[in-house]
Amino acid sequence: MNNTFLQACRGERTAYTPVWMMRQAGRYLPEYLKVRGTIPFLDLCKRSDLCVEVTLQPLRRFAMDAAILFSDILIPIEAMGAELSFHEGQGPIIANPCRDAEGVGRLKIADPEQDLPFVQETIRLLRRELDVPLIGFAGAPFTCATYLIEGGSSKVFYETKKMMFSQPGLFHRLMDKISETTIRALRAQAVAGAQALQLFDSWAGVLAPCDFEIFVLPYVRRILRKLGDLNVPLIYFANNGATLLDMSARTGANVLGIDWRVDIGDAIAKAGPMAVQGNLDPLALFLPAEELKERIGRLLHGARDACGHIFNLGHGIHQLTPPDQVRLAVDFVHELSAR
Ligand code: 1CP
Repeated sequence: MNNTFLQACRGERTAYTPVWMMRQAGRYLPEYLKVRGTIPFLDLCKRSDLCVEVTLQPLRRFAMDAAILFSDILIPIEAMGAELSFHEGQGPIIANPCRDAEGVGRLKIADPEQDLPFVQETIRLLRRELDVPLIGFAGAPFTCATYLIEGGSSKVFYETKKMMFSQPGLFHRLMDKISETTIRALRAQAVAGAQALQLFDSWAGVLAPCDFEIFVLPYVRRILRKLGDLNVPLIYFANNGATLLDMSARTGANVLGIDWRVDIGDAIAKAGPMAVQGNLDPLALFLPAEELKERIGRLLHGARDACGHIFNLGHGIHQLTPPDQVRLAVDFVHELSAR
């Protein structure tokens, strides 16, 4: 069993810097596209046998030090009552966006055993196959709230901020319900065998720090506090979170995920005695080999004083990334960091 990833999460000394990549299972892999050619995305997420296959695909090709459960942050949101669909090339659509008291009142707190049994089943099956740790995950409540309120992806988050500023009580009630669902979903993942848990706050970076502090931070803290007894590393990743780093480091997470817009040394100085995960620009995987190696070398050097470093991209891998470049990057990380 390769435990390098878990050791780094705990701030222990490792033989080399462990690496995995956000969205490492997905559309840049021809074998993933082959599976997807046979089944719509949402159906795929509910088929444990296929989720196992797709989770394992990047591990067959690359020497990743962790696997991440194949699922989506919107799966628990559907279980709360969102009428979710995915349209090719368009991203998610929620047909009944949640914008008033009635909509928030109608949402139910999901029960993972009843509503998401396929997630736990995927985890149990994966644990029999894997010789690296398995990461479970959920969307952080603000990111989930944006999809519920907007009814899909957004650029300006008009409806979300309108609710936040004109009906703050309602917004808090919505965050409260999503957080309760998230606590239950992540607890069930850990009980089923997930060995670390990551909260993805993909859209937190659109908020002013003062609003993050009031409308987001308390919920992230509550979720992580309620999972503390599970004894698995907790990772919080706020994308575009440069201005939120101080608060992100105070969420109670064990590992701070950092995006590529931040200098890793600056992030480590703010993180203090906690592990960091990141933060190569996903598009830097398009660099020629020698320059890629040089950039990875600089990143590893910048992270030399971290209390645990897990090499990752600063956000999800781009769908047009050549798989051979991923292999180069993973192997460079291992080669350059070997102690
Ligand atoms: O067409 C397809 O095959 C679907 C593409 C796809 C995939 C492969 C989606 C649709 N989701 C996923 C899997 C997924 N999503 C994983 C597991 C794979 C892995 O990491 O190896 C994870 C962790 C996620 C998480 C996720 N989904 C996030 C958070 C991370 C991030 O990238 O910011 C978000 C925001 C989503 C929502 C989502 N899922 C899919 C799309 C197209 C979107 C919308 C993104 C947007 O609003 O722009």
